[in-house]
This record gives sequence, structure tokens and C-alpha cells, in this order.
Amino acid sequence: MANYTNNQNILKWVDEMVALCKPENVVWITGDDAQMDALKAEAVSTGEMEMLNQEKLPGCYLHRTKKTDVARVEGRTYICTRKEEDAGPINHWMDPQKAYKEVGALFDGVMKGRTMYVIPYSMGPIGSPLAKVGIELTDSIYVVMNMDIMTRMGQKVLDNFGDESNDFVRGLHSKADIDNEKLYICHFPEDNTIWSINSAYGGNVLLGKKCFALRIASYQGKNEGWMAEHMLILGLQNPQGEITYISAAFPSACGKTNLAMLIPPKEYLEKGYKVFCVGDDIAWLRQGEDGRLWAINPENGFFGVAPGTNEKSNPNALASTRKNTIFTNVCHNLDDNTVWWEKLDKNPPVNAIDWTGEKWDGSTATTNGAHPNSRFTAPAINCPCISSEFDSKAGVPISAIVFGGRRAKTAPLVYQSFSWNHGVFVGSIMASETTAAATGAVGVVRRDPMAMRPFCGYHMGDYFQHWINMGAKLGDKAPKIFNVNWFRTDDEGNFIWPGFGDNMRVLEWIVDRCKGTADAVETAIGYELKPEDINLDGSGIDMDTLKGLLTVDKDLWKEEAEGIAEFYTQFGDRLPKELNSELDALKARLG
Ligand code: OXD
Ligand code: MN
Repeated sequence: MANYTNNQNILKWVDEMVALCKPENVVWITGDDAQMDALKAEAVSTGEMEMLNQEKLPGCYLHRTKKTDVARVEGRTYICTRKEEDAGPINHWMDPQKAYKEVGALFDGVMKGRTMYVIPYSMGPIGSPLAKVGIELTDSIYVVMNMDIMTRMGQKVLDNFGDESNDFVRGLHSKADIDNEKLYICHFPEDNTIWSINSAYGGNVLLGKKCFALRIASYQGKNEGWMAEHMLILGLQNPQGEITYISAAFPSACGKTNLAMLIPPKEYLEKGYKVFCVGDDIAWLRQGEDGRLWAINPENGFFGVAPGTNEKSNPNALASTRKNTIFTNVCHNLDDNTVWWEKLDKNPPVNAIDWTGEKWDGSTATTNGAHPNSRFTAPAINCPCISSEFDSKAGVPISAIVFGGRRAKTAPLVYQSFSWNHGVFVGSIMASETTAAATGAVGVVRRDPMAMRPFCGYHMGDYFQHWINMGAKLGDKAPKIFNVNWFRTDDEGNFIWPGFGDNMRVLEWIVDRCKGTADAVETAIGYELKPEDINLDGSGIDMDTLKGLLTVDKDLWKEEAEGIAEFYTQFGDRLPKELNSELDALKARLG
């Protein structure tokens, strides 16, 4: 074997996993072009990937998963802490000994006749003090190709890691038989280890993403004094050239990618406003030497939901997918060997193969051509508005943290928390209607604190406490905290706020609040914008509609307070007392 690393911690662990999985070959992924080209050719030859029209979509491929393997499976996602109470009431827990034994039995010999790929990767720019290393072992070329887009990976990661360190996340994945009954995604935060078996769907198998960068990293962050959050990061540049960075947490499939790549309305563009994308899904945040909170996007690409992405909703995301992109479970247009998905345009292909692999004619079809959770895996550098700070090792300083969910009636368009701790309360009570990004019912309201419900690798009560502690550490340098709701509906169920680029109008107020240049009205739930302080030029929204979007219905909020109290009971004495005080204060303000 060539000498890829002399790091005995890595070599010993890889040897142990090879002994367990018994692959026929072991291939270390160096990431060089010749190796990646050969792997792509192999994936095409076996049918795992289809090469798309190389003139229209250079470097792009299509992949279809099994019909039963199309989303993250939260019910089979486990946090395996030694003590059950450390996983908390929201996570599924499995005893680590039992998991190693029982899931280990499934891994035993699982790669016989297959190749094991060893993928060294960095979450964050290689060598950044905020970055961390993982190694994923997998028997899937699809995973290798996706990790090549989603992370910085290959030999350069090992070279930078050195011979001594043991600080890497050990990820083991096998698609095995893609058998739902034997699907496990086990996290061992105390051992820096992830085991995933019997799925080949992105969120379950690209172990750098949700498994490491959120579940394991959130646990590391608690112990090491930093934060791993389900947040986009964007930079908003004003006509004077000043850039303010905002990070924002929304539950899955609530438009994080769209907000991260927002194109301001014409009136703003003409004045010279710009928005830059640093990340669309995950932020790692640490206090910098200047005392402020600095963020990196640990990823290197976008694993975005395809349906709904179009020239109007997100031209930057669409442009990002025009080369070197992997499409998963979209519709295949056979006429020109390209891809299509619902709401891409009004011309569905008539000669197509749908996401299930069946013939599909968009002019008569009654089924979807693309799965609602079909995805594109696109390199971040393809994005026309990618931030010049994307590769910055220091990251970007965050001025505002924004929380948001999908609420039809309760939450107003925007409000600001009274303080950091009140902001933690606002994040902790986030709620949203479920979407297609995870299996299960769609459209049911569920509480999703900080959009981390499926991704917090430890007890949620301790996680809230960690937020409180971070605020104490940041003091007056802490970002300001806001809540937005783009999804308020009228009595017919139509969205009232236009959303997309028009969200810029709300971001502008948020930036002005951070700078102390915008006024606010104090309400029972927080500071609200004064309707006259938001620029509605060209939005098509009139003052009365805006006022409607800002109303706080006290009766609904009293019910909400009851719901929060009930939600909080499950955290027992691990719920920070600060949050109980915030709930009491809310109730008092509601009267
Ligand atoms: C995602 C998710 O894929 O949140 O980003 O489900
Ligand atoms: Mn996400």
C-alpha cells in the first residue's frame, strides 16, 4: 500500500474497520483528477450514475436511489451516549455497547466482494482553526463523488493533519442491502464515531454533513466552547461597501438555500446593495480574538432541494447546478439528456424517466417527475454570489442571528429579541410545519428548537444551557437575535409576504437594528419594526397588508405559551432556569 499517512491513529482504525467489513479492496481517495475520473467512469459503467448532456451540463451526473431510500430517517437515527439521559428526550438513544455489537454484526463482512473507499476530508477550509477532520469509509462511489463536492477532501487533508493528532471523526458507511429494516445511523459522540448502514441517501450517508458537522460537532462545540448550528451565513453589502454578516436557522426545506443566495429587488440593486452567500445549511461559530462571534461554513458545496428551484426563486442556485453537479432523484429528460423537476419551468418533458425509473410524460402525468426531496449536489464555487470570504480561515464576524419557521398565523414577519437570553428563548420555541426532507407526515406543526431538533447530538436542555453560556461569554459583543416568518397566510391559505428577493427588505431592517440606526416598537413578544421603517417600494405590498403581517394576536400567543410550557416539561431540571424566567416574562407581558 502506498503511504498516504503515517498517522497511526488513522491507520490502526482503518485496519480495524477493514477487518470488520472485509472488503475485497481498499482504495484511499487522494482526490486527484485521474482517480476521480476513473471512479466516475466506473459508476457510469455499473449504472450507478448516468452521465448527462456534457454540452449543456458539463461534468454533471444523475443518480436514482431506491424508492424506499429518499430522505433522512429520523426514527433510525441514534445518539449512542453511555448514559441515556445525556442523549435527552428528543433523540433516539441506543446503548453504545449494544450498538457496536448489533450494528457491528451487520457490518461484519458487509463489504465482501466490494471496495472500501477511504475518504479523508476537512469540514472547513483546510488548516483553519475552526475546521475539523473526518475520515469516511464507504462502499459507495456515489458517496465519494458527493463528498468530493461537499467537502475539501483527499491527500491534502492527510498532509495537513500530520502524524500525531487523534482529533478526527471516524465515519463508517455501507449501503449493505439498502434494507430499511436494518437501517441504522448511529452517532457515538463520546468516541467521535459515526456508523451508518443500509441507506444510500445523501443525508444518511454523506457523514460530513448532518452526522458530523451538526450532531457530533454540536457535542464537540459544547465541550470546547463553540457552536455548530443548522444555519446559513450571508453577507449583506450596502452601497457604501460595508458588509454585515447574518446567520439564520430554519427547519429543513424552509428556504435556507434561497435566502442564502438572495438577489435583492431591482430598487436595491440599483442603489448598489449586494448579498453574498457564505453557506446555505451549516455554520460553525466561535468567539474570535476581538470578542465577537465568527463563523465558517464547514461545507464546500450545496446539497439543495431541487423542486421549486427556478430562475425566479433562486437563479444563483440554478446557476450553481449547471456544471460538475450530481442530481439525485430528479426527472431525466431523454430528449436532450438533461434534468427537470417540479416548478423548474412550465415545460415538463414529455419523453422522460421519472425519479422512480419509470417512463414519464409531463403533458399527461399525474405523478411527480422528480421526488419532492430530490437534490442537487453542487460545488460552492459555482455560485455566482459566493462570498470572497468563503475560503477564509478566520471566517466572518456575525452581527445578527435570525431564527424562522413556517407559521401560518402566530409569528409576525419579523421581531427582535429583548436580549441574548430572550433570543435563546425565541430560538428554543421555534416551530414549523414538517416538510418532505425527512420521512413522516408532511404539514404537521412540530417544535424545532433552533432548527436543531433532528441534529443536536446531546441533551437539548444542555444545548439551551450552552447557548446561554455562549451569550455570557460574548457579552455586549454578542450578535443581536431576530425571528422571521415568511410564511404567514391569508384566510384562503395563500402566502401574504412575497418572500424570496423581497426578504431583503426585512434583512435591511435587521442590519439597521444591529447598527442602531432603526427604531422599533416594543410588543409582548419582542421589538417589532415600525411599518414606516421598512422599504416597500416595488414590493406590491401596501401598508395595511404590512401591518397585518406584523400583528401579534395575544390569544394565539397565550395558547402558544401553554404549548411552550408543555414542550419544556420534557427537559426537566436540565432546562435552564433562564428559559423558564423568559416564559414567565412572556406570560406576564401577554397579561
Ligand atoms: C438538509 C436537511 O438536507 O436539513 O439540509 O434535511
Ligand atoms: Mn439542512
